[in-house]
Amino acid sequence: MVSIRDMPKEELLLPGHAACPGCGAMIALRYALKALGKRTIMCVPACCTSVIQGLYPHTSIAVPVLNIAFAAAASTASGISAGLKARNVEDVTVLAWAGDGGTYDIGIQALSGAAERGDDIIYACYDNNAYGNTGIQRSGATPYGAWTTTTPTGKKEHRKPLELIMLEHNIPYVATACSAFPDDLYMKFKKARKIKGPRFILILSPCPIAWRFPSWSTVEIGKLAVKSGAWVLWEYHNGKLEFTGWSKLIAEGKLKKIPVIEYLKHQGRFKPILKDEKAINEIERRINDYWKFMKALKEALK
Ligand SMILES: Cc1ncc(C[n+]2csc(CCOP(=O)(O)OP(=O)(O)O)c2C)c(N)n1
Ligand SMILES: [Mg+2]
Repeated sequence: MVSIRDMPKEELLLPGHAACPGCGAMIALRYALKALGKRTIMCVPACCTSVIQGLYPHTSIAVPVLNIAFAAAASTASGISAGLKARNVEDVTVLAWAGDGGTYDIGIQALSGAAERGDDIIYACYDNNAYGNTGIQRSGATPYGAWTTTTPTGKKEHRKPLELIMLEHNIPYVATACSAFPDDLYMKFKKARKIKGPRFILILSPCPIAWRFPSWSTVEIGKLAVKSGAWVLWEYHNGKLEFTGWSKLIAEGKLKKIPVIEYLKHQGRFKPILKDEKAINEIERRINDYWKFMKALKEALK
């Protein structure tokens, strides 16, 4: 593990950006850019980040950024990567940085195509579980039971397991991360940077506005997501799967998962189901199924 003191001092996400207070996605971007360094080109589709970066000709992101259409994160990244290759530029990382709506939903075909072609890009999805920028509509990432403006009584479906869909593309690197653990996230981006081919990192990014919690609780909420097992930190590389951070401790039986209600009860978005025992049990069942599957997968890949 790396200490924050050992990370580069240089900030590539500059102060003065337009994120809401407590934005989990910007914690993630700050440390992702520290890991990737200045020789990075970013593709940002329509999402909160394209607003946060500021209005042209000003920007809060100190690497070149292309603002592109909602569905086009992966295809633009693929094109830039091909252009760099044609010019024999080998030391530039192409980073697609997209929200969950732009990834789980509208951007999935371009992402799947880039993965299938083996394009040399890092695709990072910061997952705030909703279409944040347009006023909190449900996405394929919104968890079961969560309020959004289009699921006023709580979402009736579970989240699409996008990270597993990407794993099935047989690409060299797939990882999950969380804004509450910048050291784990930094290491994953650092590792991904050195690998050739498509790399996919899915980052749980708590959002105070959409999840209905105070802006100072972002890190605490992210920690509760991992502690309850609702979000699992892992990484797949060289055909092997490893749990990381607190998820590794949970997998090894060194840390006991806390009941998921401890994670849900601090978020206003789960109000519709907080007193519904059946719904809470359904969420626990899904968590346990996911863990069972991931542990079996780790064994199978040994
Ligand atoms: C084709 C198309 N449909 C809809 C929109 C409107 N739109 C812009 S951003 C956005 C939501 C993005 O959600 P997500 O990808 O989760 O990113 P977040 O805003 O949460 O950061 C939508 C629906 C658009 N720009 N283009
Ligand atoms: Mg989103």
